[in-house]
Amino acid sequence: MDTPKKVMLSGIQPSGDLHLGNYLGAIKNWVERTEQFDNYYFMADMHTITVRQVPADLRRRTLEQLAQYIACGLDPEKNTLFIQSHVPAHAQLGWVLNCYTMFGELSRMTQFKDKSARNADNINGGLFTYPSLMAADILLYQPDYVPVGEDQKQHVELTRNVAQRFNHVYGDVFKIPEPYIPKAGARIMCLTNPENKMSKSNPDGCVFLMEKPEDIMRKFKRAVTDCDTERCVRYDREAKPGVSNLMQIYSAVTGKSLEEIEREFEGKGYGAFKPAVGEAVVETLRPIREEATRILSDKAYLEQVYRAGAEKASYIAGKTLRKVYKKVGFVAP
Ligand code: ATP
Ligand code: LTN
Repeated sequence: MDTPKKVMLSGIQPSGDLHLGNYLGAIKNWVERTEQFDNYYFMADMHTITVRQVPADLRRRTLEQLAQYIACGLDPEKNTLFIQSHVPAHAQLGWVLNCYTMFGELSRMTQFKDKSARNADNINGGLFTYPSLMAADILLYQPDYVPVGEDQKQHVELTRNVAQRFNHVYGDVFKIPEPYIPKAGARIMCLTNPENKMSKSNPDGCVFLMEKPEDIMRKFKRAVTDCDTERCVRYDREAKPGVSNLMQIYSAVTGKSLEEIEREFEGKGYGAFKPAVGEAVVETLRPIREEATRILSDKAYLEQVYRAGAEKASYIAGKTLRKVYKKVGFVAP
């Protein structure tokens, strides 16, 4: 008899346009593992309202994100693709897990500290308790792995702690998931300030999946390189953060190792290297952009994908939720 496939699950907030960091740190890894796992990927729209959103933009970006997931290679026949708010079990389990997540744990989350510094006029309860909702997103599907970039590792670890705490009281309800972090691309840095991660909040240093080739080339040509004297293409994250980041990007999109890249550009300066990285990124993103544009124009198809996704996700999530409700002592409806 076939052993069931292991389960993978992840989500991205549709709070901005998808960028190269999201692609290399997360989505590319999802696509590469499609055949190997049973996969659940969603648009984390409920998480986005922890920061104020323009409703029409959120709606548009959620559908764009779905079209881009598919264009990146996530086949809806082989991956369950859905919108978080379409599966009420997320909010329902989120509440229960809120009651098993400690104030002190939540206070240590770096994303909370960063976002509350950036949104000082709106430090709401949701922003603080968001990791409990993320724990619910994950634990509902009993996944083995959660493929995310380095910055989300802390939240997956919190999820493990909450699951273990719950299991300790009620028996084996939740599978304890592992974070799954890629070797190349786990932390793509900002092109204009390589001390910070590439993020949509700094658009000049960020390459978006749907960006025009000429704009991408311009961003790479202007990318900050290091003011060391040797000016050669060599990997050294401490001394040469700018060049090392470009090497990481080049490695992730071409599959070449860092040593191969050093050899390829031996004797050539940054002037040859930066446009080469730009070209490689443009060629990687070109088919994604074209396909996403095509898919986005077919609203009926998108609707069919997210409805089927929500149905499958609700079925799986419902099973876990019913078990949890019973364990904590709620009367069956
Ligand atoms: P923000 O711009 O608000 O910081 P974001 O661009 O990081 O948000 P998220 O929704 O937080 O986007 O991240 C979605 C996924 O992409 C997560 O798995 C995250 O780890 C990954 N990711 C985000 N930025 C990067 C990056 N610079 N390098 C690698 N992975 C990243
Ligand atoms: N918190 C993540 C997005 C996210 C997620 C999840 C990732 C929400 N729920 C569940 C993996 C699994 C972020 O801000 N990038």
